[in-house]
Amino acid sequence: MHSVVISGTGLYQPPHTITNAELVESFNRYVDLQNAQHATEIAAGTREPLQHSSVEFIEKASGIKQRYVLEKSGILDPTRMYPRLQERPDDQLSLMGELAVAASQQALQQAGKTGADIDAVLCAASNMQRAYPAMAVEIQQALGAGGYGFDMNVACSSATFAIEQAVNAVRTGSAKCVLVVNPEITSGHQAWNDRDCHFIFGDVCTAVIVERADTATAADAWEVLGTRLATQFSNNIRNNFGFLNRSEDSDPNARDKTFRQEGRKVFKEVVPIAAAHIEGHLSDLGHAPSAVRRYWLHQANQGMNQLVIKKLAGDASADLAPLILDEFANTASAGSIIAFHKHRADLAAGDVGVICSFGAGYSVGSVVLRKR
Ligand code: CO8
Repeated sequence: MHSVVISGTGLYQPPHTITNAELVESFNRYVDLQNAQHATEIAAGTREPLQHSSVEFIEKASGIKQRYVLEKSGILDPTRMYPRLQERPDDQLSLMGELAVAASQQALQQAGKTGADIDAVLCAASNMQRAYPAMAVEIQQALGAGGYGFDMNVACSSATFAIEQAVNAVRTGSAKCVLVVNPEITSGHQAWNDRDCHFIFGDVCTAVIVERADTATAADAWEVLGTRLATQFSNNIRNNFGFLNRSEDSDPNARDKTFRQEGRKVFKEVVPIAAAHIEGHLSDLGHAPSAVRRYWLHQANQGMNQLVIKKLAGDASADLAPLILDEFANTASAGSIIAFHKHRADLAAGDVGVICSFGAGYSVGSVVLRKR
Protein backbone atom coordinates (compact mmCIF):
# COMPACT_ATOMS: atom_id res chain seq x y z
CA MET A 1 0.00 0.00 0.00
CA HIS A 2 1.30 3.43 -0.94
CA SER A 3 1.21 6.55 1.15
CA VAL A 4 -1.03 9.19 -0.50
CA VAL A 5 -0.97 13.00 -0.57
CA ILE A 6 -3.02 15.87 -1.90
CA SER A 7 -0.41 17.94 -3.71
CA GLY A 8 -2.38 20.67 -5.46
CA THR A 9 -5.75 22.41 -5.72
CA GLY A 10 -7.29 24.76 -8.27
CA LEU A 11 -10.27 27.10 -8.36
CA TYR A 12 -12.14 28.47 -11.35
CA GLN A 13 -14.23 31.50 -10.36
CA PRO A 14 -16.84 32.72 -12.89
CA PRO A 15 -16.60 36.32 -14.12
CA HIS A 16 -19.94 37.65 -12.82
CA THR A 17 -21.18 38.31 -9.29
CA ILE A 18 -24.75 38.81 -8.13
CA THR A 19 -25.09 40.65 -4.83
CA ASN A 20 -28.04 39.99 -2.53
CA ALA A 21 -29.36 43.49 -3.34
CA GLU A 22 -29.35 42.78 -7.11
CA LEU A 23 -30.89 39.35 -6.58
CA VAL A 24 -33.69 40.61 -4.34
CA GLU A 25 -34.45 43.57 -6.61
CA SER A 26 -35.01 41.31 -9.65
CA PHE A 27 -36.85 38.65 -7.58
CA ASN A 28 -39.25 41.27 -6.21
CA ARG A 29 -39.93 42.53 -9.74
CA TYR A 30 -40.75 38.91 -10.71
CA VAL A 31 -43.15 38.68 -7.74
CA ASP A 32 -44.90 41.94 -8.70
CA LEU A 33 -45.27 40.79 -12.32
CA GLN A 34 -46.68 37.42 -11.27
CA ASN A 35 -49.09 38.95 -8.78
CA ALA A 36 -50.30 41.48 -11.39
CA GLN A 37 -50.76 38.69 -13.92
CA HIS A 38 -52.84 36.65 -11.46
CA ALA A 39 -54.61 39.59 -9.78
CA THR A 40 -58.11 38.21 -10.43
CA GLU A 41 -57.44 34.80 -8.82
CA ILE A 42 -55.64 36.49 -5.91
CA ALA A 43 -58.61 38.86 -5.36
CA ALA A 44 -61.01 35.89 -5.55
CA GLY A 45 -58.94 34.03 -2.93
CA THR A 46 -58.19 31.11 -5.26
CA ARG A 47 -54.47 31.88 -5.43
CA GLU A 48 -51.96 32.97 -2.79
CA PRO A 49 -49.94 36.07 -3.74
CA LEU A 50 -46.17 35.57 -3.97
CA GLN A 51 -44.15 37.40 -1.31
CA HIS A 52 -41.10 39.63 -1.60
CA SER A 53 -37.66 38.42 -0.58
CA SER A 54 -35.28 40.50 1.56
CA VAL A 55 -31.53 41.04 1.84
CA GLU A 56 -31.78 41.07 5.64
CA PHE A 57 -33.46 37.63 5.71
CA ILE A 58 -30.89 36.10 3.36
CA GLU A 59 -27.90 37.36 5.33
CA LYS A 60 -29.36 36.44 8.72
CA ALA A 61 -30.65 33.00 7.68
CA SER A 62 -27.63 31.90 5.63
CA GLY A 63 -24.61 34.23 5.90
CA ILE A 64 -24.52 34.52 2.09
CA LYS A 65 -23.73 38.01 0.72
CA GLN A 66 -23.14 37.34 -2.99
CA ARG A 67 -22.54 34.53 -5.48
CA TYR A 68 -20.50 34.02 -8.68
CA VAL A 69 -22.39 32.95 -11.81
CA LEU A 70 -21.45 32.12 -15.40
CA GLU A 71 -24.22 34.32 -16.82
CA LYS A 72 -26.31 36.82 -14.91
CA SER A 73 -28.62 38.64 -17.37
CA GLY A 74 -30.99 35.67 -17.70
CA ILE A 75 -31.08 35.04 -13.94
CA LEU A 76 -31.92 38.68 -13.22
CA ASP A 77 -34.51 38.97 -16.02
CA PRO A 78 -37.86 38.78 -14.14
CA THR A 79 -39.53 37.26 -17.21
CA ARG A 80 -36.96 34.41 -17.36
CA MET A 81 -35.19 33.67 -14.01
CA TYR A 82 -32.46 31.30 -15.22
CA PRO A 83 -29.15 31.80 -17.06
CA ARG A 84 -28.80 32.29 -20.83
CA LEU A 85 -26.21 29.75 -21.96
CA GLN A 86 -25.29 28.90 -25.54
CA GLU A 87 -25.53 25.36 -26.84
CA ARG A 88 -22.17 24.22 -28.25
CA PRO A 89 -21.44 21.97 -31.21
CA ASP A 90 -20.19 18.43 -30.46
CA ASP A 91 -16.67 19.23 -31.70
CA GLN A 92 -16.22 22.09 -29.16
CA LEU A 93 -15.13 21.63 -25.53
CA SER A 94 -18.30 21.55 -23.39
CA LEU A 95 -18.97 24.26 -20.79
CA MET A 96 -18.39 21.90 -17.85
CA GLY A 97 -15.22 20.73 -19.59
CA GLU A 98 -14.01 24.31 -19.99
CA LEU A 99 -14.45 25.09 -16.28
CA ALA A 100 -12.83 21.79 -15.37
CA VAL A 101 -9.77 22.41 -17.53
CA ALA A 102 -9.28 25.91 -16.05
CA ALA A 103 -9.41 24.65 -12.43
CA SER A 104 -7.36 21.53 -13.22
CA GLN A 105 -4.53 23.50 -14.84
CA GLN A 106 -4.12 25.50 -11.62
CA ALA A 107 -4.10 22.33 -9.54
CA LEU A 108 -1.56 20.68 -11.85
CA GLN A 109 0.67 23.74 -11.64
CA GLN A 110 0.55 23.72 -7.83
CA ALA A 111 1.42 20.04 -7.80
CA GLY A 112 4.25 20.54 -10.30
CA LYS A 113 2.60 18.09 -12.71
CA THR A 114 1.35 18.17 -16.30
CA GLY A 115 -1.69 16.51 -17.85
CA ALA A 116 0.52 13.64 -18.99
CA ASP A 117 1.25 12.72 -15.34
CA ILE A 118 -2.46 12.08 -14.65
CA ASP A 119 -3.65 8.50 -15.03
CA ALA A 120 -7.24 8.87 -13.75
CA VAL A 121 -9.78 11.71 -13.94
CA LEU A 122 -12.87 11.74 -11.72
CA CYS A 123 -15.44 14.39 -12.62
CA ALA A 124 -17.60 14.64 -9.52
CA ALA A 125 -20.48 17.13 -9.32
CA SER A 126 -24.17 17.54 -8.46
CA ASN A 127 -25.24 17.52 -12.11
CA MET A 128 -23.65 16.46 -15.39
CA GLN A 129 -24.16 18.46 -18.55
CA ARG A 130 -25.05 15.38 -20.60
CA ALA A 131 -25.59 11.66 -20.20
CA TYR A 132 -22.56 10.49 -22.19
CA PRO A 133 -19.76 10.36 -23.13
CA ALA A 134 -18.63 10.93 -19.54
CA MET A 135 -17.47 14.50 -18.85
CA ALA A 136 -14.33 13.03 -17.26
CA VAL A 137 -13.26 11.42 -20.54
CA GLU A 138 -13.56 14.73 -22.39
CA ILE A 139 -11.57 16.47 -19.62
CA GLN A 140 -8.98 13.67 -19.74
CA GLN A 141 -8.48 14.29 -23.47
CA ALA A 142 -8.43 18.10 -23.13
CA LEU A 143 -5.64 17.85 -20.52
CA GLY A 144 -3.64 15.21 -22.40
CA ALA A 145 -4.07 12.76 -19.50
CA GLY A 146 -3.80 8.98 -19.76
CA GLY A 147 -5.48 6.11 -17.92
CA TYR A 148 -9.23 6.33 -17.44
CA GLY A 149 -11.98 8.75 -16.41
CA PHE A 150 -15.49 8.51 -15.01
CA ASP A 151 -18.23 10.75 -13.68
CA MET A 152 -19.89 10.51 -10.28
CA ASN A 153 -22.61 12.37 -8.42
CA VAL A 154 -23.28 12.40 -4.69
CA ALA A 155 -24.63 15.99 -4.75
CA CYS A 156 -22.86 18.16 -2.15
CA SER A 157 -20.60 15.29 -1.14
CA SER A 158 -19.37 14.53 -4.67
CA ALA A 159 -15.86 15.92 -4.05
CA THR A 160 -15.10 14.06 -0.82
CA PHE A 161 -16.59 10.83 -2.19
CA ALA A 162 -14.39 11.20 -5.29
CA ILE A 163 -11.31 11.93 -3.15
CA GLU A 164 -11.86 8.60 -1.36
CA GLN A 165 -12.01 6.78 -4.74
CA ALA A 166 -8.83 8.60 -5.82
CA VAL A 167 -7.04 7.82 -2.55
CA ASN A 168 -7.97 4.13 -2.77
CA ALA A 169 -6.81 3.92 -6.40
CA VAL A 170 -3.44 5.44 -5.52
CA ARG A 171 -3.02 3.47 -2.27
CA THR A 172 -3.63 0.16 -4.00
CA GLY A 173 -1.55 1.02 -7.06
CA SER A 174 -4.26 1.07 -9.74
CA ALA A 175 -3.39 4.74 -10.40
CA LYS A 176 -0.42 6.95 -9.54
CA CYS A 177 -1.78 10.46 -9.90
CA VAL A 178 -5.52 11.22 -9.94
CA LEU A 179 -7.35 14.43 -10.83
CA VAL A 180 -10.62 15.03 -8.98
CA VAL A 181 -12.54 17.90 -10.55
CA ASN A 182 -15.87 19.46 -9.46
CA PRO A 183 -17.51 21.72 -12.04
CA GLU A 184 -20.62 22.94 -10.21
CA ILE A 185 -22.89 24.94 -12.55
CA THR A 186 -25.57 25.22 -9.89
CA SER A 187 -27.27 28.18 -11.66
CA GLY A 188 -28.64 25.77 -14.27
CA HIS A 189 -30.66 23.75 -11.76
CA GLN A 190 -31.47 26.37 -9.14
CA ALA A 191 -35.07 27.63 -8.68
CA TRP A 192 -34.28 31.33 -8.97
CA ASN A 193 -38.03 32.11 -8.74
CA ASP A 194 -38.60 30.41 -5.35
CA ARG A 195 -38.02 32.80 -2.43
CA ASP A 196 -37.25 29.95 -0.01
CA CYS A 197 -34.08 29.05 -1.91
CA HIS A 198 -33.40 31.62 -4.67
CA PHE A 199 -30.34 32.96 -2.81
CA ILE A 200 -28.63 29.69 -1.98
CA PHE A 201 -26.31 28.70 -4.83
CA GLY A 202 -23.35 29.93 -6.90
CA ASP A 203 -21.26 28.56 -9.79
CA VAL A 204 -17.62 27.51 -9.45
CA CYS A 205 -15.19 24.68 -10.25
CA THR A 206 -12.55 23.14 -7.98
CA ALA A 207 -9.83 20.59 -8.71
CA VAL A 208 -7.62 18.41 -6.48
CA ILE A 209 -4.53 16.34 -7.33
CA VAL A 210 -4.21 13.07 -5.36
CA GLU A 211 -0.92 11.23 -5.87
CA ARG A 212 1.61 8.84 -4.35
CA ALA A 213 3.63 10.50 -1.59
CA ASP A 214 6.88 9.22 -3.09
CA THR A 215 6.27 10.97 -6.42
CA ALA A 216 5.04 14.28 -4.96
CA THR A 217 7.38 17.22 -5.51
CA ALA A 218 5.14 20.10 -4.36
CA ALA A 219 6.35 22.08 -1.34
CA ASP A 220 2.78 22.10 -0.05
CA ALA A 221 1.65 18.47 0.27
CA TRP A 222 -0.96 16.97 2.61
CA GLU A 223 -0.74 13.36 3.70
CA VAL A 224 -4.14 11.63 3.63
CA LEU A 225 -4.52 9.99 7.06
CA GLY A 226 -7.98 8.63 6.26
CA THR A 227 -11.26 9.05 4.42
CA ARG A 228 -14.75 8.07 5.54
CA LEU A 229 -18.10 8.18 3.71
CA ALA A 230 -21.68 7.66 4.86
CA THR A 231 -25.17 7.98 3.36
CA GLN A 232 -28.71 7.85 4.75
CA PHE A 233 -31.73 8.26 2.46
CA SER A 234 -33.78 11.44 2.76
CA ASN A 235 -36.25 13.25 0.46
CA ASN A 236 -35.57 16.57 2.18
CA ILE A 237 -33.23 17.68 -0.63
CA ARG A 238 -34.45 16.45 -3.98
CA ASN A 239 -34.48 17.15 -7.74
CA ASN A 240 -36.59 14.90 -10.02
CA PHE A 241 -34.95 16.02 -13.26
CA GLY A 242 -33.92 12.92 -15.18
CA PHE A 243 -33.87 10.94 -18.37
CA LEU A 244 -37.29 9.34 -17.80
CA ASN A 245 -39.09 12.72 -17.66
CA ARG A 246 -39.93 12.50 -21.38
CA SER A 247 -41.35 8.99 -21.12
CA GLU A 248 -43.38 10.01 -18.08
CA ASP A 249 -44.84 12.90 -20.11
CA SER A 250 -44.01 15.19 -17.18
CA ASP A 251 -43.53 18.95 -17.52
CA PRO A 252 -39.77 19.63 -17.90
CA ASN A 253 -40.27 23.05 -16.26
CA ALA A 254 -42.25 21.75 -13.27
CA ARG A 255 -40.97 22.92 -9.86
CA ASP A 256 -39.80 19.42 -8.90
CA LYS A 257 -37.35 19.34 -11.87
CA THR A 258 -35.04 21.82 -10.13
CA PHE A 259 -33.47 21.93 -6.65
CA ARG A 260 -35.92 21.93 -3.75
CA GLN A 261 -35.53 21.28 -0.05
CA GLU A 262 -37.04 21.37 3.40
CA GLY A 263 -34.29 23.71 4.57
CA ARG A 264 -35.14 23.74 8.25
CA LYS A 265 -35.36 19.92 8.48
CA VAL A 266 -32.06 19.61 6.61
CA PHE A 267 -30.45 22.04 9.02
CA LYS A 268 -31.68 20.16 12.12
CA GLU A 269 -31.01 16.64 10.85
CA VAL A 270 -27.66 17.11 9.12
CA VAL A 271 -25.81 19.03 11.85
CA PRO A 272 -25.74 16.08 14.33
CA ILE A 273 -24.98 13.59 11.53
CA ALA A 274 -21.98 15.64 10.37
CA ALA A 275 -20.62 16.29 13.88
CA ALA A 276 -20.89 12.61 14.90
CA HIS A 277 -19.34 11.48 11.62
CA ILE A 278 -16.27 13.71 12.02
CA GLU A 279 -15.88 12.81 15.71
CA GLY A 280 -16.04 9.06 14.96
CA HIS A 281 -13.59 9.32 12.08
CA LEU A 282 -11.07 11.33 14.11
CA SER A 283 -11.43 9.02 17.11
CA ASP A 284 -10.66 5.93 14.98
CA LEU A 285 -7.53 7.70 13.72
CA GLY A 286 -6.48 8.54 17.30
CA HIS A 287 -7.13 12.30 17.13
CA ALA A 288 -9.27 14.44 19.44
CA PRO A 289 -11.48 17.01 17.67
CA SER A 290 -9.88 19.75 19.81
CA ALA A 291 -6.43 18.79 18.46
CA VAL A 292 -7.44 19.52 14.86
CA ARG A 293 -5.90 22.77 13.62
CA ARG A 294 -8.50 23.48 10.90
CA TYR A 295 -11.87 22.27 9.62
CA TRP A 296 -12.68 22.95 5.96
CA LEU A 297 -16.43 22.34 6.15
CA HIS A 298 -19.17 22.18 3.52
CA GLN A 299 -20.42 25.69 2.85
CA ALA A 300 -24.23 25.70 2.89
CA ASN A 301 -25.14 27.80 5.89
CA GLN A 302 -23.10 29.82 8.38
CA GLY A 303 -25.23 28.76 11.37
CA MET A 304 -24.93 25.09 10.42
CA ASN A 305 -21.12 25.29 10.34
CA GLN A 306 -20.99 27.11 13.66
CA LEU A 307 -23.13 24.43 15.31
CA VAL A 308 -21.06 21.56 13.86
CA ILE A 309 -17.83 23.11 15.02
CA LYS A 310 -19.17 24.05 18.47
CA LYS A 311 -20.30 20.45 18.98
CA LEU A 312 -16.82 19.26 18.00
CA ALA A 313 -14.45 21.77 19.52
CA GLY A 314 -16.55 24.15 21.64
CA ASP A 315 -15.21 27.05 19.56
CA ALA A 316 -16.57 28.43 16.28
CA SER A 317 -13.83 30.87 15.23
CA ALA A 318 -13.11 31.68 11.59
CA ASP A 319 -9.54 30.52 12.21
CA LEU A 320 -10.72 27.02 13.15
CA ALA A 321 -13.45 26.72 10.50
CA PRO A 322 -13.13 29.39 7.82
CA LEU A 323 -16.20 30.46 5.86
CA ILE A 324 -16.21 31.20 2.16
CA LEU A 325 -19.98 31.09 1.62
CA ASP A 326 -20.38 34.84 2.22
CA GLU A 327 -18.49 35.40 -1.06
CA PHE A 328 -19.31 32.20 -3.02
CA ALA A 329 -22.71 31.09 -1.57
CA ASN A 330 -23.36 27.32 -1.56
CA THR A 331 -21.32 25.83 -4.40
CA ALA A 332 -22.50 22.24 -3.72
CA SER A 333 -19.55 19.81 -3.67
CA ALA A 334 -16.95 22.52 -4.32
CA GLY A 335 -17.54 24.45 -1.07
CA SER A 336 -15.28 22.56 1.32
CA ILE A 337 -12.59 22.36 -1.38
CA ILE A 338 -12.70 26.15 -1.91
CA ALA A 339 -12.21 26.54 1.86
CA PHE A 340 -9.22 24.16 1.72
CA HIS A 341 -7.82 25.92 -1.37
CA LYS A 342 -8.00 29.39 0.18
CA HIS A 343 -7.30 28.68 3.85
CA ARG A 344 -4.37 26.32 4.32
CA ALA A 345 -1.22 28.36 3.59
CA ASP A 346 -0.81 29.43 7.24
CA LEU A 347 -0.70 25.89 8.66
CA ALA A 348 2.61 24.32 9.75
CA ALA A 349 4.14 20.90 9.08
CA GLY A 350 2.45 18.31 11.30
CA ASP A 351 -0.83 20.24 11.58
CA VAL A 352 -3.95 18.10 11.13
CA GLY A 353 -7.04 19.31 9.25
CA VAL A 354 -10.37 17.85 8.16
CA ILE A 355 -12.26 18.42 4.90
CA CYS A 356 -15.93 17.51 5.43
CA SER A 357 -18.95 17.76 3.13
CA PHE A 358 -22.60 17.12 3.96
CA GLY A 359 -25.81 17.44 2.00
CA ALA A 360 -28.31 15.72 -0.26
CA GLY A 361 -28.65 11.96 0.08
CA TYR A 362 -28.17 12.58 2.97
CA SER A 363 -24.46 12.15 2.43
CA VAL A 364 -21.39 13.00 4.49
CA GLY A 365 -17.73 12.56 3.58
CA SER A 366 -14.58 13.37 5.57
CA VAL A 367 -10.91 13.49 4.59
CA VAL A 368 -8.36 13.80 7.41
CA LEU A 369 -5.07 15.38 6.33
CA ARG A 370 -1.66 16.14 7.90
CA LYS A 371 0.64 18.77 6.42
CA ARG A 372 3.98 17.30 5.37
N1 CO8 B 1 -36.98 36.49 2.19
C1 CO8 B 1 -37.75 36.77 3.24
N2 CO8 B 1 -38.39 35.83 3.98
C2 CO8 B 1 -38.21 34.55 3.61
C3 CO8 B 1 -37.42 34.18 2.52
C4 CO8 B 1 -36.79 35.23 1.79
N3 CO8 B 1 -35.99 34.94 0.75
N4 CO8 B 1 -37.40 32.85 2.41
C5 CO8 B 1 -38.18 32.38 3.39
N5 CO8 B 1 -38.69 33.41 4.12
C6 CO8 B 1 -39.60 33.32 5.27
C7 CO8 B 1 -40.36 32.01 5.30
O1 CO8 B 1 -41.53 32.08 4.51
C8 CO8 B 1 -40.64 31.84 6.78
O2 CO8 B 1 -41.77 32.64 7.10
P1 CO8 B 1 -42.82 32.14 8.23
O3 CO8 B 1 -42.02 32.04 9.49
O4 CO8 B 1 -43.83 33.23 8.22
O5 CO8 B 1 -43.34 30.81 7.75
C9 CO8 B 1 -39.43 32.45 7.45
O6 CO8 B 1 -38.83 33.33 6.48
C10 CO8 B 1 -38.42 31.40 7.89
O7 CO8 B 1 -38.17 30.51 6.77
P2 CO8 B 1 -37.31 29.20 6.91
O8 CO8 B 1 -37.79 28.42 8.08
O9 CO8 B 1 -37.27 28.52 5.57
O10 CO8 B 1 -35.89 29.85 7.20
P3 CO8 B 1 -34.60 29.22 7.81
O11 CO8 B 1 -34.20 30.04 8.98
O12 CO8 B 1 -34.72 27.75 8.01
O13 CO8 B 1 -33.51 29.48 6.67
C11 CO8 B 1 -32.35 28.24 4.96
C12 CO8 B 1 -33.65 28.91 5.39
C13 CO8 B 1 -31.29 29.34 4.80
C14 CO8 B 1 -32.59 27.53 3.64
C15 CO8 B 1 -31.87 27.25 6.04
O14 CO8 B 1 -32.93 26.41 6.43
C16 CO8 B 1 -30.71 26.39 5.57
O15 CO8 B 1 -29.69 26.85 5.11
N6 CO8 B 1 -30.84 25.09 5.77
C17 CO8 B 1 -29.77 24.14 5.41
C18 CO8 B 1 -29.96 23.78 4.02
C19 CO8 B 1 -28.82 22.98 3.45
O16 CO8 B 1 -27.76 22.88 3.95
N7 CO8 B 1 -29.11 22.45 2.33
C20 CO8 B 1 -28.14 21.75 1.62
C21 CO8 B 1 -28.56 21.84 0.23
S1 CO8 B 1 -27.30 21.78 -0.85
C22 CO8 B 1 -27.01 20.17 -1.34
O17 CO8 B 1 -27.17 19.21 -0.66
C23 CO8 B 1 -26.56 20.02 -2.73
C24 CO8 B 1 -27.71 19.78 -3.62
C25 CO8 B 1 -27.24 19.76 -5.03
C26 CO8 B 1 -26.92 21.11 -5.58
C27 CO8 B 1 -28.10 21.77 -6.18
C28 CO8 B 1 -27.73 23.02 -6.94
C29 CO8 B 1 -28.89 23.85 -7.46
